[in-house]
Amino acid sequence: MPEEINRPFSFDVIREEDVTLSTYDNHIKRSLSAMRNQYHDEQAYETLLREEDCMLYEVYEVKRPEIAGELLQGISIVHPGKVGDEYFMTKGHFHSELGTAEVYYCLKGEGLMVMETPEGYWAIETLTPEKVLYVPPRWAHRSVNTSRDEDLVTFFVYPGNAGHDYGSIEKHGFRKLVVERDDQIEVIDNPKWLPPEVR
Ligand code: S6P
Ligand code: ZN
Repeated sequence: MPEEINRPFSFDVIREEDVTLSTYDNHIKRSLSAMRNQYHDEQAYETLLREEDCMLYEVYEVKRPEIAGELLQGISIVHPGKVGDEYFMTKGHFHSELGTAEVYYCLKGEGLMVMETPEGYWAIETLTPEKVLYVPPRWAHRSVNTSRDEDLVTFFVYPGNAGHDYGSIEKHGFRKLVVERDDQIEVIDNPKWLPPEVR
């Protein structure tokens, strides 16, 4: 078989106390300092950051060529915790190639996927073990861990040519935030969200 042939391969999801993959190419770690201006309680953010630049989430990526036709896969692990009353979450992004979708399969934990289109339509879906979530083309997505003490672990698959646009969300935020109020999970309006007409 010629060397340039793409060979099929498989790997295992290792479900020990920490979920990992048997094979991966990249281990990304994102800590609090990467999330400036994303949490609504700025004072709580600064106070926590002064104490410790704690780890919010990790991603194990299985690399493939970043071209149409390929699929990129991996697992995302959002740790439990809050900044003020707002749960730990991923940065969230649109795909740069806006017309590309993504599938998430929840392996462990409890959380929400917060989603939004460039027009400001929003949607939230629950993530619990064995749930499969389809994020259609054009929807920005952010995973939020709403559990008290457990990691939220999801397996994801998306097109190789998708790319990531973090800048749009950094600039205008997500319309909805997920907070804990009186021991309940609540979805509230983001006071800092910029609607499409003022961007
Ligand atoms: C990539 C996919 C996930 C996220 C991961 C971290 O398209 O949606 O792998 O990268 O959940 O989130 P973020 O927003 O920091 O990339
Ligand atoms: Zn994505």
